[in-house]
Parts: sequence; C-alpha cells; structure tokens
Amino acid sequence: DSDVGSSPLPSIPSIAESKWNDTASFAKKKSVQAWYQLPDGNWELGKVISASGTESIISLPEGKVLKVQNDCLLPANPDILDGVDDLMQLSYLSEPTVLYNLRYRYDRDMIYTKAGPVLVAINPFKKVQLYGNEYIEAYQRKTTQSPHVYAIADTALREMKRDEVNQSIIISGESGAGKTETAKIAMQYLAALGGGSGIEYEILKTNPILEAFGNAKTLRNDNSSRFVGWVGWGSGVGWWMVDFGCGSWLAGLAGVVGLGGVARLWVRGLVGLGGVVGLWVSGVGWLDHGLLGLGGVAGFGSVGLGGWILGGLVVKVVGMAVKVVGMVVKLVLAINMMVGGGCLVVNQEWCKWLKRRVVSNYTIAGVDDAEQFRNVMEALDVVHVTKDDQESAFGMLAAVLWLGNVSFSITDNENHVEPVADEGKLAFVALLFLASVTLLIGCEVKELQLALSTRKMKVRNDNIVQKLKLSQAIDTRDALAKSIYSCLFDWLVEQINKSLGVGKRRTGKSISILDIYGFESFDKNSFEQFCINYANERLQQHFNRHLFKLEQEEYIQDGIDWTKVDFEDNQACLNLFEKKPLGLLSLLDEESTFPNGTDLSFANKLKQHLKSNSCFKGEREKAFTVSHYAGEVSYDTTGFLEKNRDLMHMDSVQLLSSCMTSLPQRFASSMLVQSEKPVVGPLFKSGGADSQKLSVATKFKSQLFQLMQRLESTTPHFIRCIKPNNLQSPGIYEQGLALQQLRCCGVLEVVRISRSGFPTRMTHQKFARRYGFLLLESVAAQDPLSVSVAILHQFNILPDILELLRIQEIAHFMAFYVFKAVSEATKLVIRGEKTRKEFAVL
Ligand code: AOV
Ligand code: MG
Repeated sequence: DSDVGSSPLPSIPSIAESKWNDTASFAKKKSVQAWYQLPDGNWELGKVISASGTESIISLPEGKVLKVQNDCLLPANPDILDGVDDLMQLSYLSEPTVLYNLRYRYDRDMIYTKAGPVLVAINPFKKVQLYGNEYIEAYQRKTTQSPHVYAIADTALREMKRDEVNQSIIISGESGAGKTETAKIAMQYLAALGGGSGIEYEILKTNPILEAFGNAKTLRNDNSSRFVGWVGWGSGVGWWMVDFGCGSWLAGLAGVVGLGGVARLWVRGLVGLGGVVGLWVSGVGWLDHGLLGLGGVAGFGSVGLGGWILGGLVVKVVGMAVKVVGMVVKLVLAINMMVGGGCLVVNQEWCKWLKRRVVSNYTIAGVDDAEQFRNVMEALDVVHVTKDDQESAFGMLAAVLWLGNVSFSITDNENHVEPVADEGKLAFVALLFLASVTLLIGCEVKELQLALSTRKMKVRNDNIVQKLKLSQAIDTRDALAKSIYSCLFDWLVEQINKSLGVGKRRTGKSISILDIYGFESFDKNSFEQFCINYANERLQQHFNRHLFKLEQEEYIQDGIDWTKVDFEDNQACLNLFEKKPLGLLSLLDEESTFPNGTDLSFANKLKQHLKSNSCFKGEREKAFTVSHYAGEVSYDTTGFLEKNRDLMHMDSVQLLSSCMTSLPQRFASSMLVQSEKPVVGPLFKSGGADSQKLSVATKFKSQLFQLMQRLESTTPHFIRCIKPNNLQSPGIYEQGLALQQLRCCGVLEVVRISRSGFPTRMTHQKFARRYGFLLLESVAAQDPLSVSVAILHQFNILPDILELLRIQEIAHFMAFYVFKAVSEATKLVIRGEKTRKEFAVL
C-alpha cells in the first residue's frame, strides 16, 4: 500500500499471452549469456560466441570453448536482474536462473527470497544480521520491502485483522533446513508486536523446555525436532496458544528406542538430573564444601564429581534421615555422571540405551550444554513448575534411562523370566538399576518386578497370572519407558499451556505457526522415518492444494482462458499410505493384530499386495522403498510391529497409579483417559485383558488429520526452508542439493502460476465494500455485483472482463485493476475529494 501513486502501473500480459515460454529462440542472438548444463548436472554460465541452426559455440569460464546443441542451453537473465527479491521478476525463468539468483543472494547473506506467494529461506548455518528490534520496526513500518520471515508474519497479522480470518504460517523443508529457527523468528516478530506485555515473551522462553525434551541429535540435524509445534498468537488480548497435536509419542518413541540417531534429549535430560541436585544445593548454600574425588573411587576417571554436588547430597543425607535411602540411590546415579561445565553429563557408557546411539556422540559443536541446561531450568521456573515437580520430572527421566538397564534372567526352560537376579559379578549393579527405578517412581521393587515379568489376565471369571517370556518382558519394559517419556513430554506441554493461560483468554482470531519434523532419509530408515515422511507427504499435499490445485481450479471455474501448469502431485504416494484395506497403514495395523505377525511377514504382505503400485518397490528381505515427493526412501521393517503396537499393558498402568510419587500417578490417569477416548478408525486389540487400543500409526494418522483440518480453516502463508549443504556448514551452496529441494516443492511452478495468474481476487461483496466509495455517483441500495461493475465502468475497464464478471459469482481482478483503482483514489485524495481516512481503507 505504501508505494501507491508513485509506482507506475505494471504492464500486464493479456490472458492469452500469459503462457510463459522459456526456451525462446534466444540462442540465435550473438554474445548473449546462456546457461550450459555440464555432464555432472551442474550449470555453468557461458557466452554465446556464434550460433547456427541447431548448434552454438559458447565460451565458458576458464577459457573453455565448446560447440553445443542449442537445446542444451538456457537463456541467462541480464545482469541487471542479478539477485532480484522475487523470482517472479526474472525475465527467463528456469532451474539454472533460479539457482543462480538464490545463490547470488545467499552469498550476500540475503537468505530470503520470494517465489511469488512463497518465501524461500536458505539456511545460513551461521548468525546473519537480519534480526532484532531494528529490523522488526522496519518491517512494521514498512520501510523495507526485502523478503523476510518478519514480512510474512506482518502480512499474516494484517490479513487477520483486515479479513477477520484465522491465519497460518506453514513452514516446511527437509530435516535441518531451518524450520524450527524460522518458526522462532516468526514468533519473535509477533511477540514484539504484542506490545511486550510479557506473555508473548514467555512463550519464547519456553522453547528451551520443548527443545530439551522434544529434540534429538540426528545425522541430519544436531537439534532435530521430534514433535509437531503448533503455536498460535491471537488478537484480542494478545494471547498465545501452544498445542502440540501430533507426535509427542514420537519424542518418546525415538528417545527410548534410540533409533534414528536419537538421544540428545537424554543427555540434556540427565544434565537436568544433575542440575536439580545442584539447585537443592544452592538452596542450602553449600556450593564449595563437600567430598571430592568420589567419582574416582567409583572408577569413573579423573573427572570425578563436582564437590558441591556431592556436598549437597551429603547435607541432604545427613539432614533428612527419612530420605537416606533415596539419597544413596541418587548418589549412585550421580556417580554415573561426570561433571561438565557446571552441570552434570551422564556417563553414556553406563546406559545401555545411550550406547545404542546412531550419531557418533551427543555433543553439539558450539553449544554449551551447561548454559542450555540453565535456560531449561529458568524456563521451568518461568512456567511455574514447582521445584518439587522439577525434581520429579528429572527423576522420571532418570527412571526411564535406568529402565533400559533392567535386565532379565530366564527362570525355566520355557523362556519365562524374572527381572535382574543373576548377571554374574554385576548382579549387585543390576539390582541397583531396578532399585533406582523403583525409588525414582516410588514403588516397591517387588511391584516393578511383577509388572515387568508377569501379566494378569481374566479368563472367564478367573483372574490368572501369566509369566512373560523374554521378548514379551523386554517389550513391556520398553513400552513402560516410552509411555513415561511421552507422558512426561505431554505433562510439560500442559504445564506450559497452563501457565500461558491457554484456553482462558481466547478471543478473536489467531495466527498459528506450524513447524513439523522435516523429511528424513538415512541409510537405514525405520518406523519413525515412516511416520515423519508420511506427515510431510500430507503437508506437501496441503501446499499443492493451495498453490496449484485450488488456484487453477478456480481460474477454470471462473471461465478464464487458462493453460494449466503441471506440478508434481503427490496424491499417489498418499494413497499408497492411506488406502483401505490395501495401503501401508492398513496393512501395518492388520499385521500388528496378528499374534504371529512379524516384521518379515509384514514386509512380505506389502510386497504381495502393493507390487503393482508405482510408488512402492519391494526390496530384499524385510525392506521396501517408497517414492516420496522428496525422493526415494528405503525402509527397514525391523521393529515396525513392536513400535506400532504400543504395548502398554494394564499391569504397567496399575503400577504407575500405585506409585507414591505424584507424576507417575498423573501419568497413569492420563493414560487411562486416553484409552477411554471414543475409538475412531480401525480397532486395535493388544491381546489379553487389555482395553481396546489404537495402534500408534492410526493414532498418528488421526492426529495428523485433525491438524490438517485446523489448517484448512486458515489462510495459509508458506515458508519453504532449503538446506544448502549436508555438512551443516556456512558458505557452502551445493547446486544439486538445492535444486532437488526446489524441485520437490515445485518452486518454479509456483512462480509460473503466480506470474501469469491473478494474484488479487475478491468477492463482489468485498470489492464493492472496499472500493465503493470511489464511485462519483452513489449507487445506493444496489447489489454488490452492480456496484462492482459500476466501479469498473467508471475507470473504463475492459468489457470482456466485465462479461466474465457477470457470469461468475467470484471475480478475479488482476493487480492492475486494483492498482488502477488505488491510483485513481490517490488522485481524489490529492484533489481533496476524499479524505485520507477514507483512502486508508485501501
Ligand atoms: P529443522 O527444524 O528444519 O530440522 P532447524 O531449524 O533445527 O532445522 O535448523 C538446523 C540448524 O540450522 C540450526 O540449529 C541452526 O544452527 C541453523 N539455522 C537454521 N536457520 C538459521 C538462521 N535463520 N540463522 C542461523 N542459523 C540457522 V528437523 O526439526 O531436523 O526437520 O526435524
Ligand atoms: Mg525442527
């Protein structure tokens, strides 16, 4: 709106001309610049020296001169277009020109570029000077037009107020592309505009909690999200909503099962355990006293334990006789840790689950764990989690970890088990793990032993107790750990929501920011990647629907002469996942309900039923490949059934509800509530006396659908994050990698459609309401269509467009007409016939 009046009217191609032709016969011209594709697929910029019918001679950098076929060349844009803000401005639009333009900007730290309606953000992997209050103000006052996340947030805010419609900012891209950082930047903008009443900043401060418990280090991203973030900012009182719809279980699943290179959360979590100890200590002012070298005694090398921590523990032990046993165990737990930079780091070699990592280590270059940990603790204070609750939260974390060390011994020749007992010399240590868990969750050793090694069943009217076999016992233990972890995460989210007053202050419209786990492809991909990539596939469909399908369908519906722009539709891949009964998800659920189903029988079933599906390929043994929109991913079905079954038995729930500490009790009741929810979709029975349950995949799908439903009721603003290299390093722009991501999100097609399309559109009602005042003669009491037509008449707007308008209920206006109307309005203001206030409506 700000450049109204001063800007010349854009020249608009007529509708018939709007088809874009990239391969113009440019090559016939001499000494023009052109892009030449090298055999490795990369593009190089050359100069055409001479050209004949089908061949040209071009000179490339470093003095190379080549004779090439004309169709290997693509026209380059004139230098004046280097680094344009919006790819729509490129005269020649092609893969090399888009790549070049993005790179030109990236090299100058201009990481944001518009691709029509979409913001492209290239991860700088370093601090760039683009953020902070000065920038926020500039975007707020519109003194800058450069593409930016702030600009997107600002547009969303304006549209929310103007149209009274909920808005969403949807951030997508591969793992490590920068989605979560981008989401935080958007929040920063909205928080700053909230007037700094406090609550807006609180949400930003709670990020460390969610990241500590919900993120993990993977091969793709050192700080990879394992949950879906859906954060809202509402009008009215400036209110925030945090609502994590799908996937907190994924944090639990990933964390505990330890596949996919997860487990940074553990390290951070346990950093926490130490910290809580530290907090008590500082509470009683015992910072420098205490025992030194205990770490050495326990055989953990020279690092030892910080004296202050043990000092504190001793004080506790002495001071509170009742808690002696507990303290001793915590002491033992603490011995397993080493001091690192003021907080505790768990000794990874001691934890079986931590040793199962896929990444080489848990540390992140340039990240100070101690500081991160302090941020987490501060954030817990900010959201009013009491010290007691903080302590038990970290206790839960430790319990989960030690559960991983609980081992079983076989007691008879039928493979039945009993936890712990004999591990030779380590029997004492093994018992300690079990005892640690029971102390942390607050139950008797005997109870935990029973819950892990037996199952109560009801046969007719008799209650019988069945002994578990080794594999069942291990599944039970892992399921318990997973459930505790995901309940813990849910509980933390609940605490955050409570302290932010979610639900209470909801008035007016809202802006939501969606940040999900990005598309993942590793050498070995498991159930987690299967779910993550399925979610991304759904999100891609939403993107396609809004930018390609709906857009073009509307043109056609309105009778506009429109040449359809093709795009990669991922519907076929979605069908592969969702079709009933022969889709990936249905087949997985079906196999999970068979007592004798195995990962191998599941894989075979897929191969049998899906072999003719073009998105599916059976691989050797337990593997299969899916052609996703972002590339092929080969999945290994090992563990699929176990992870999908989510075998949380009533015995475990009962164990938790009988615990003496409050968190396990709360977890147990929330599990009960969950299992009592009305069941939708296919039923899932997990055998025996357990209640009917949904499989993990089915729950995931239904949460995903809920999320999509909520998205559908908003006006979307898309941000597409691009990862320029796989090394997570600054300054490296790999053409091939960038191109593949641009291709799979259809950036070129988006630009094509926007360039020849009709970016501005509104209903007659709205047009009449907004521009009706321009009419020199009032047309009172007329219907919106007549008013619209009168306005256009007044400005001599083409009759054939008018015909179009008459036929259709929805009118499409090219930017041109609106510009024209606005500039006319400006004239009226200048002539004093309209006031500035009236003008501001525009
Ligand atoms: P993701 O959210 O897209 O991956 P992140 O937002 O976690 O990716 O970004 C990965 C890393 O890239 C961050 O830890 C930063 O180091 C860096 N980074 C991203 N954006 C910026 C920026 N604007 N400025 C500076 N550094 C940035 V995943 O959650 O794995 O899909 O699941
Ligand atoms: Mg993320």
